[in-house]
Amino acid sequence: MTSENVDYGLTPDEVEFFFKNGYVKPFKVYEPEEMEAHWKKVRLQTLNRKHAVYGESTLSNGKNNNLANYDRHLDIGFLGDHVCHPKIVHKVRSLMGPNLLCWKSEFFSKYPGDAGTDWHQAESFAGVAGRPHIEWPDNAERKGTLTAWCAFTDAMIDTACLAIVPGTHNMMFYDETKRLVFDPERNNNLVKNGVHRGLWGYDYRDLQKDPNWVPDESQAVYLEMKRGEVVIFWSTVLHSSLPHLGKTQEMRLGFSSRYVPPEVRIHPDSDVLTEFGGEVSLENYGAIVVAGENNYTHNKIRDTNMLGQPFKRV
Ligand SMILES: O=C(O)CCC(=O)C(=O)O
Ligand SMILES: [Fe+2]
Repeated sequence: MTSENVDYGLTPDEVEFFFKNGYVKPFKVYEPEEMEAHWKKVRLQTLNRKHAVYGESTLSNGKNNNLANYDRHLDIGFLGDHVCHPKIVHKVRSLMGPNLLCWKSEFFSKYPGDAGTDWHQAESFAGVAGRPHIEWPDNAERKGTLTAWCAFTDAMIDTACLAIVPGTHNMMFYDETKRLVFDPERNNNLVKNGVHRGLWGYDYRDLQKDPNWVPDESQAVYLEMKRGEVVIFWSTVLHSSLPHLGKTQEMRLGFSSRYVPPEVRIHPDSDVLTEFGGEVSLENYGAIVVAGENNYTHNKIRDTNMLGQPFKRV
């Protein structure tokens, strides 16, 4: 077997664990030094937005908008290779089938002193956007997306590691047809069940089906991860992150890539993306085929990135 033919898919036991718990335990994709070297380069590239798929979107207060963090795999070579990485895509394929699109990527930064991320579940992503980002066929057995969250820097208990509540992926505690209010002054650092948490300007509790419900944090699993490790989870599993306590000065950085099969409609009927108090045009946006074939015509697909470099389908 050449290294190109290696199958990094999950074992039947790992698949069973996933469907019971809603996640695949963290696994190594890059050696720590390798990850560090990649991030050093990518950090500089993220500052150059010349070829980014979305133009600048600034808030009324002049601050840069979170949308600027989106879909940089469409203009930064390493991130394009990363979202197509066989060590990730083969595992996603074991769970979601042979045909796969990567429809979104996102940086999640936590600087020293930052609050953790609110507990949340996402099925259509409409809560923050006002309209669904993804739409499964009506008869689909499940909804949501598979997320592969990669630690670009270490994410430990004191440095904003992710937390999930296993087994919660089949029951939504939130109603995404409700609206979230973007209000960073109010929402970024509230204490919830003794922990500082927020959701980049939103308070995810606004979507709760039962306003009095509180996540059972005693059931939470804390996913400490070294740089270069990846965890895969359903966006519908209840998840959050802890605050960055500021005991070290290094930021914690996660990079999420999100996958669906091609029958799912992406950004249906919209030519703009509205979120985090800003709006950008989807003119240059396209999902990418990371495995198998796309047998549907409803999604815009990009075969190359903004610089004309092809994506490597497994
Ligand atoms: O990194 C975080 O704090 C949150 C990540 C997250 O919610 C996601 O990737 O869906
Ligand atoms: Fe999330």
